Amino acid sequence: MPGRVLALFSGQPAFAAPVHVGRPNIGNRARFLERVNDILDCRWLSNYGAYVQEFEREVARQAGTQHCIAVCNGTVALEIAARALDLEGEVIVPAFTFVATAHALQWQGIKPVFADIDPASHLIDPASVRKLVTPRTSAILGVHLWGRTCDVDALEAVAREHGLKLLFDAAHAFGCTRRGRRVGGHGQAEVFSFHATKFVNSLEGGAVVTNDGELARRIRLMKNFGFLGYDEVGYVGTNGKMNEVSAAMGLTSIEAMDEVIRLNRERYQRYLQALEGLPGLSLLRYDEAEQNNYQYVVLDVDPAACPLGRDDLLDVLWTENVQARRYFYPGCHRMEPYRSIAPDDASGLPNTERVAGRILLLPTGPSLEMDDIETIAWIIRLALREPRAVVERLRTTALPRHPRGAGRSGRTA
Ligand code: T4K
Repeated sequence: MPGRVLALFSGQPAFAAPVHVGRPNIGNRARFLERVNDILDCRWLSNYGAYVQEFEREVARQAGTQHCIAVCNGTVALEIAARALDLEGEVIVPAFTFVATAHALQWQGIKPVFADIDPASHLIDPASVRKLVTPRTSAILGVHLWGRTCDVDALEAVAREHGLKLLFDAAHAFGCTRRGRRVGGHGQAEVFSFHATKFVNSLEGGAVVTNDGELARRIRLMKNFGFLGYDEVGYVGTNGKMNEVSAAMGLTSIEAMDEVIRLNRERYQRYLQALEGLPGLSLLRYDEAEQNNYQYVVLDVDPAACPLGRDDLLDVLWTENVQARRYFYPGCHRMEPYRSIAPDDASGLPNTERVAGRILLLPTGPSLEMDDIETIAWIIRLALREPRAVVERLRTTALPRHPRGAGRSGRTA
């Protein structure tokens, strides 16, 4: 892109429309619409219809588990799993995760206690977990962040030692493996998200997978108001059901997943090449010996080596219409209600604090053209070439950039 000027210095933005981190994958549209038509013809729209049953079988097959219970979203799946496991008191979770992991507990009166992460893997640190166990602790909730799996063995050891339950938030990890075994059968249960932005989506959706038949039975009842039969209720329950159209999308999406993984991996590798050698920048690596879904491209901006700070780089990208994200800044412990409940937590979470301050998620997925990656890398390279001018210009320009604080938007293009 010789001769081009950054939007910050009065050039045209590199992209005319916003480039998002997580554009949904649609899969075979005709196949999806065929399924939707069938649903409409049958007039069976929800309440454990044929498509949800098929989706559950398919997710269980992919995860290698005996049971799968499809739910309306990943957050409700976590809530129901926690309740079916009789979790109470305190549950240890990483602070570096999407806030839903913590909210799913707090929402039902369980206190999330925040553990630190390993700074290299971004995953919950078992040594930090061990220090946080108290007589009130009922479980550990690990998160397989970015689709990379927790140190399951070490967490199992802590759980065994203290008689704790072990649950995994596998929202990012559908289709991923740990030592060659698919994510799904670790701990008492694992929870997937099939939100629109996940590489396999059911519009909105989630699932609990487990090999524990009694737990599966309880979850199945609880997501359907606790109904044991037409007139009999056995538990307090909620409405966590997945509807038929979501399941149709989920099935269509699973059919496309191998191709999506291939395209995601291609994009991840192109980023690796395109960003190579830039000072202070590195991509989080995936272990090629495992199956990964490559749905997140995680850029680490080392403040000691990169001429521009993470947030300046974020702003430069947004002025070019590249809507990179700071997942999961600033960490759950710095969000309400947690920061008010335990204002001192930050001091015990040095790695979370550090990592949350230097991570940038870059756009990826099949809807991103390979050339777009070159353009994004070009923007970054150019910005790093003149860091002082960039910082100065960011201070004085009114160009649109990443909203701070309460700013969020819905559909923009
Ligand atoms: N645990 C973990 C570790 C999670 O990451 C999540 C969810 C959960 C639990 C809970 O699962 P769910 O209850 O959501 O099933 C997004 C997703 O909403 C959320 O599902 C996801 N994690 C999280 C990491 O990302 P936001 O608020 O950042 O999404 P939003 O609306 O800004 O969208 C992201 C990008 O995708 C934007 O750049 C716009 C684009 N987009 C979004 C949607 C919905 C589209 O292009 N089309 C769309 O339809 O949370």
